[in-house]
Amino acid sequence: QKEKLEDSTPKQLSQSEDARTGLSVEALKKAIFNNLFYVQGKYPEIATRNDYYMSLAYAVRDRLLQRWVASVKQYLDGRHRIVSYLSAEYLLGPHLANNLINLGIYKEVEQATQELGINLQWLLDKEVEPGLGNGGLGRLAACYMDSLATLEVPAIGYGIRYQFGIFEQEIRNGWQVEDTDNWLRRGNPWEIARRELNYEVKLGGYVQHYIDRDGKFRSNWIPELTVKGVAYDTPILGYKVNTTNTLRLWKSEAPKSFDFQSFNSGNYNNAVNQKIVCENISKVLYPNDETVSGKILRLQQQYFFVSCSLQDMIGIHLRQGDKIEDFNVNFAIQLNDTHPAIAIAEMMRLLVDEYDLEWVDAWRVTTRTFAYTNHTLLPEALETWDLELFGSVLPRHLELIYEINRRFLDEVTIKVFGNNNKINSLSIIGEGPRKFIKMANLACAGSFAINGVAALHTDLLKSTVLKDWYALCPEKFSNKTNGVTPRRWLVLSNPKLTSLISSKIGESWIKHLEELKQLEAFADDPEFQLAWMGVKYEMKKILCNRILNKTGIKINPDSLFDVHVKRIHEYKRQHLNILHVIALYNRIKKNPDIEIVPRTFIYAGKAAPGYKMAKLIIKLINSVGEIVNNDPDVRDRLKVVFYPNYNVSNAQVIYPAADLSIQISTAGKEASGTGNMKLSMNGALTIGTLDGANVEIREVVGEENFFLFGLTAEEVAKKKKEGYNPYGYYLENEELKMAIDQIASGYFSHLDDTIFKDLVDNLLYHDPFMVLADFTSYVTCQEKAALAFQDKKSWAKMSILNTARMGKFSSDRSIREYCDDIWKVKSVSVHLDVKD
Ligand code: F58
Repeated sequence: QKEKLEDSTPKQLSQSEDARTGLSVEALKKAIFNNLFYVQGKYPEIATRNDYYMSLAYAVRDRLLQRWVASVKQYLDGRHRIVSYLSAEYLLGPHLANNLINLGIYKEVEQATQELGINLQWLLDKEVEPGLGNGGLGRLAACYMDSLATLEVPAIGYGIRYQFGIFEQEIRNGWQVEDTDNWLRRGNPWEIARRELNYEVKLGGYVQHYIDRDGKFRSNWIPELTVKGVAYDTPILGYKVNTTNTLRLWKSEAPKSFDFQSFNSGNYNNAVNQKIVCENISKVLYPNDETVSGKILRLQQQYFFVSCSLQDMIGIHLRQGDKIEDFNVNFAIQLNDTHPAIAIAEMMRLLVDEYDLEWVDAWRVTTRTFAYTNHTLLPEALETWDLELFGSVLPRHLELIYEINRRFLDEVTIKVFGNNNKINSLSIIGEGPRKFIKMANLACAGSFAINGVAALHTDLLKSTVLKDWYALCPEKFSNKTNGVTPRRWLVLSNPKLTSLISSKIGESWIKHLEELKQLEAFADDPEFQLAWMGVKYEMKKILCNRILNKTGIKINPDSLFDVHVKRIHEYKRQHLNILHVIALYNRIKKNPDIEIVPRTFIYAGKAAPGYKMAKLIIKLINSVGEIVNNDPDVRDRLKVVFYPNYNVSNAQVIYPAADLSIQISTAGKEASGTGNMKLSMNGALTIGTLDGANVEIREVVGEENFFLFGLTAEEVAKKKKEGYNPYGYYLENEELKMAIDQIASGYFSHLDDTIFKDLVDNLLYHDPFMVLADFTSYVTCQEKAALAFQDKKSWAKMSILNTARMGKFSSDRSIREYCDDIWKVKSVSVHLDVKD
């Protein structure tokens, strides 16, 4: 008996190892089956789809864990410099498929599930995506995490574990209706709660000052409330490497010691209330993009995650036995916009108040640690905090910011002597009826590097919003044009195109996207063109089905798919696009037999719940759709679709099916855009203004493969200065006038002439984003695009060339630039200690 047991031990051990790490179909099957039994407590006959999803997810997570532990160990043992990305948002999208691709086991898992009698796609569709971001900025953070791991760069992403992410959008009677995003309701197999990793964060209260025994001036912050941040870690695996970095998101809780007194004295309500206040901090993501309102809870969120993150980094640093003064040797911290910029003041507080550094030493460490990325030029998106409100949440930081500002302005005054305008513009504290704190100025003063996210955007930063900063410290400025990860946005979302590309040029383009250039050789090859457009057609058919299921609208896969997907905002000009739809519709009404290229206008995007005009634009799109889609004269030649609840999963289905990518923001307003890159990578041609990264996309794909229209940023600024009169444009263009008159008169709204009044008045008398000024140029350019679409061969060629020339827009390129120019970090290859 005993002998038998001993005999079987090593065998069992290797079996269980295999079940948790093995990548073969057999091992994967066994792992899924085991998890179904041991994790979900089910057997196949009674297992639900979610049980199978969980079983597979845990099987995949086991395989990540081995790599994750090895990565952490290697980073710490080898004492490598670490990049720390601070972002209030991460718009990750579903993990499962991405992890299968990065592990290189997609095919194996497909087979394993099939052999178990389940369909992999069915499980993939079950995953609820973590929508912990609003739009481009949050998605960029997610792409950068993928590239950091793929390039084997030691990195940690820090953020907030919102219990509710970006709201879910439904369309009812044409209007957007919001529903809470309860993404955690079925549990989250991708995170590990690290209860032992927690930090206290103070809020509110007041500061006491005193002289200590050694005669040193000291500050003691007595908070009104203390909250606890608990770490939740998610592994981020790179593509076909072992490197698995950590995304550490903080959840807020009440500390253990919390309001014991009230509780003991029977004041139960008070105790419970305080607990709720603590938990509220990480409860929900603010759903605004491009506008910020100075809400206390938002400031608390920002400070909460920044403080936890800095305490965590300092802990890591000190545990390595290094001196606090050398913090900047071990860490480079990137601020994803100003949302985490309070980190600069918090770093000073920690160094001066908690670690006893002298001010100048603390400031030296701080200003060698931080770098700041700006994502917007829109004045309404530049963060400021009412000084009084700020002081009520962060009294000690207010003092520190005054001191930072005093010392900074002392220096500046010497340089710009007498120029009060400059001093005011550089000051971190704004004066007015009420004083306010300018977070962009805090970020600029406390960082060693400042960057914009596309060439035009960086130039405009230097010449407008941050002009005085550029004059003061030009050496801090550089451009880092955004990029997107080809793993999610091509390999995962467009597997057929991926295979077609790889059949010609091999697979190494997935890590070296410039290699797509080799496709140029096939751009004229009729067979390749046919195959290329064949894939596009298949992806269009898949989207047709989705649209039919979601909206009941039947669309024609042969029509030109005109795709306008992004957050709904006036500057992105979804209304310019709908005016074009109306103009085409009216042409058909005027002459029902007119030759017209059949088109499907596909819109998707969320409006901030409080943004009236954006919500009205959604209603307008749906109202126009209702008339156009059902008018027998149109004979299905035009269709307007609003695809509800735009998120990462839906974007993955939409991009591959696009023919025409609509990038029509008012020039100078879109910092970069990243959807423009994803669409072009998937072979869509762009119709766009010279804005953000469109400029660089046009540069690389060639002007003959890009439909350009509209005013330039310079012309926009000039027109505004000279006094822009939209009404003149309205009178001048008959098609425009007719479209606007129809909207106003209730043609699209059952003769209700009140619904769109605000929108119409705004366009006619203000038009802040120059929709009317660009209308004629847009319509003319769209005619060119339609004509081009009719020539299938030349369209195929242009489409191939778009993909072939998009190498520059891989987030790998962006991250390499950040690593070399800003962070000065090197990659570290991670080895697994398996002795199989
Ligand atoms: C976006 N900003 C830019 N902000 O608009 C876009 O051009 C750029 O490509 C992208 O960043 C990445 O650089 C953006 O998405 C937000 O969503 C913020 C959320 C929090 C409030 C302020 C806006």
